[in-house]
Amino acid sequence: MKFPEWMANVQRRVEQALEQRLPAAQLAPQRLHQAMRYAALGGGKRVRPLLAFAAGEMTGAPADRLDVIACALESIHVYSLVHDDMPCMDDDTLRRGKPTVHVQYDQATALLVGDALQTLAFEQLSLPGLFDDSHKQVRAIAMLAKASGSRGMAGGQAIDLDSVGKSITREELEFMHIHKTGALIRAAVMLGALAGNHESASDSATLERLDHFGKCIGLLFQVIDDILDEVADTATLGKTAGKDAAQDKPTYVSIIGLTPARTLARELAEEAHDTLAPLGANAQRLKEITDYIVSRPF
Ligand code: GRG
Repeated sequence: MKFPEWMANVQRRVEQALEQRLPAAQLAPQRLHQAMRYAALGGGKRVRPLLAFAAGEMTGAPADRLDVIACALESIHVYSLVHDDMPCMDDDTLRRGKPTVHVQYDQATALLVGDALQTLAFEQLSLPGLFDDSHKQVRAIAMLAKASGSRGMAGGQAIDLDSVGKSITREELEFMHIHKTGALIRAAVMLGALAGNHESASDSATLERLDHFGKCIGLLFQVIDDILDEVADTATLGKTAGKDAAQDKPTYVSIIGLTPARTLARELAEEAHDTLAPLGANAQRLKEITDYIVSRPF
């Protein structure tokens, strides 16, 4: 199957799985459930689920287990976007081409949407029988918790908020991005791999390789995001363009410049490919996702 078709299939699966696993809009409290569905359904590239499916297919993970993992990852991701858009953080009015949750509903609802999506992720991942091996399941839950918490995404966001208007070094910027964006992306690869049943594909050398790949791709994703914020327009991005510069936020473009940021993206993509090379044809989807991230228009 060609990559665009594979990607569209996974995106469709994830939309359906989210549709089924999010509380119904008619269920009380209706406004909260409607807002959760507004935030999570019908938009986004679903990059983290794509990575989980690609890694999971390598290790023989059952598709229905990957559906749940994909929902958990996307729930955490959407919660972070909803909170990030609020006036106390990035204060944005547009996300995925539509008004942000606090604009469409109100701030208190947006806060609760994020809270509820975060707990929904862990509720899903702890479903009895999701994994055959309960130790593996607990490992998966801990992995997602660590990637989203103060030593992962939330910690990276704290550094991000603290860095506004300050001059920081390239190393500090990398540390921030590895946590804010990279940790969840890395966890997506590892959770997908962990969901597999093939012993050979989930040996420690392969997992270490996938972990390194996840680290490269997480940073690559952010470098590309910084470039797009500078060069793309609001209509294409579906979120306000030029926000980083307007808010005096340090980015790869502001710290090293646009052309060196493009070079860095190319180098990271090469490293991601080199890391996957020994895994052969099994890693084809991960290689294709790397190329998709580099050339994504939004
Ligand atoms: C509020 C705890 C907390 C964390 C927020 C991820 C994040 C941390 C903030 C989002 C701000 C942002 C624009 C970060 C840059 C990289 C990024 C995560 C972009 C959005 O992710 P995409 O491009 O979005 O995967 P879609 O809509 O495609 O899912």
